[in-house]
Amino acid sequence: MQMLLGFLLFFSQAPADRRPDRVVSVVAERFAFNPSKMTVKQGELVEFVLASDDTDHGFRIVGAGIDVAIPQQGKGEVRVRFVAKEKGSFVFECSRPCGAGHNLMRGTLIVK
Ligand SMILES: [Cu+2]
Repeated sequence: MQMLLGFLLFFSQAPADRRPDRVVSVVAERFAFNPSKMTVKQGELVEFVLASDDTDHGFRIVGAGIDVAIPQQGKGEVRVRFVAKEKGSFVFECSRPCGAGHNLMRGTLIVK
């Protein structure tokens, strides 16, 4: 299992020993994330558990310094933790070329 701590403008590093306030499971498949719209609360420690239903994908939160590889189906999952410091709407997208619809593979993360 791989864990990556993302932070930059709107996201801060999450302490590894703290229990997440919210765990969100996300499945990636050509060419969508499910769910594709998530809402979290400002200040909470969020953990995304990312898995693929087919090939290799990626998960990038644009402008947040978060970009991880999601292993292909059967090769496990990846977890990303962050604290959403600022309210707003953020785009996330696939960051590994995965086929014809790759550029359509995106969603919205709302922090409120
Ligand atoms: Cu892709």
